[in-house]
Amino acid sequence: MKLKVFILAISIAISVAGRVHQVFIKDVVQPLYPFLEVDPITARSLLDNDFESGTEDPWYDSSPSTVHWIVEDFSTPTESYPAPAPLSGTKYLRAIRDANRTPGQLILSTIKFTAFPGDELSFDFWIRSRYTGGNALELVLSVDTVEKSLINLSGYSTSVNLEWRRSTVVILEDGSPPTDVTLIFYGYCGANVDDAIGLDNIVLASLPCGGIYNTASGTLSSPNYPSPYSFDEDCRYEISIPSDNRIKLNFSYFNTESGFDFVTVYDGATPASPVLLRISGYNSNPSVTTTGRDCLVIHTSDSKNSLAGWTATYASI
Ligand SMILES: *[C@@H]1O[C@H](CO)[C@@H](O)[C@H](O)[C@H]1NC(C)=O
Ligand SMILES: *[C@@H]1O[C@H](CO)[C@@H](O)[C@H](O)[C@H]1NC(C)=O
Ligand SMILES: [Ca+2]
Ligand SMILES: [Ca+2]
Repeated sequence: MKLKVFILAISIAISVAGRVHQVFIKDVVQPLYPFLEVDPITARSLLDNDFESGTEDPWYDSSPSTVHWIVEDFSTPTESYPAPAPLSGTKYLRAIRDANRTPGQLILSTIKFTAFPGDELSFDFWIRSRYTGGNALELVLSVDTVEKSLINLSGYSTSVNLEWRRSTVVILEDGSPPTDVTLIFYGYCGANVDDAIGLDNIVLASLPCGGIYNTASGTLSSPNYPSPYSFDEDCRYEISIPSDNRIKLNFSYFNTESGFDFVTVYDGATPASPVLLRISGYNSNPSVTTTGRDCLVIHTSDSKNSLAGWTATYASI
């Protein structure tokens, strides 16, 4: 903050002398969206947007020309060519042009967020144009400013595309390490009255978690371990050993957000079974033994703050 005030003071001083100040003012003072300050792991949990609240956050428009994204309500179109009825709700993002319908490029970006392996992004889109291929829409993944195209939807830009469609793309391959990334929709909207682009129902989904364990011994871990588990998880690990023995479950590492992210171990196959252990926070090698051959482990996390999680081995005894 002090630095910003200092730079502002310098820029004002420079402004007396010439035009250089405009660069300073633009870079330092203008884009104070509070969500730009969010750390990447928290940003991840904010990414979904159905635009029903009327705001684009944490996606933001940095389109360089007169074409921009606006949250439009189906009942009050901002452009004279109406959008098709959305797949759900009434609001969506739409490309709008100036009064002359000047064509131009569109850019819609996320803030930087941590992508986990297997993450998928789903969204509804509508793109049409008077002439085939007249408009463009592409989703790009940016890692340290290196961009990779995830999907190119420009092929749907035809005069007969009068419907919203849903698209799902993998943004980080299963097995990759968690990575801080930015997602960018690049678009181009032409000058015809019926040229249009819309986006809605953006959802980031993680890989399914938990699993079924039928061997006499094995290892289970929280999602992404030893990288942080994700938010809003509800993972079931169902252990059922082949012989009529008991199961010893031993956590060799355990650290979750204390009071918010829990592991519950049940003495049986369902959550109706007695609870053997329910823990959160840092725990040094917790260990339990069941009375029978079945054990259910449930891992839950809330909507913010995640830690390395846990790993455990089990054995038939
Ligand atoms: C996207 O696809 C269209 C044709 O469907 C093609 O003309 C265009 O060059 C593609 N854009 C990129 C960036 O690959
Ligand atoms: C559990 O695992 C830890 C670390 O691998 C080990 O040191 C400890 O002896 C084990 N405890 C039991 C009760 O098996
Ligand atoms: Ca919507
Ligand atoms: Ca948490």
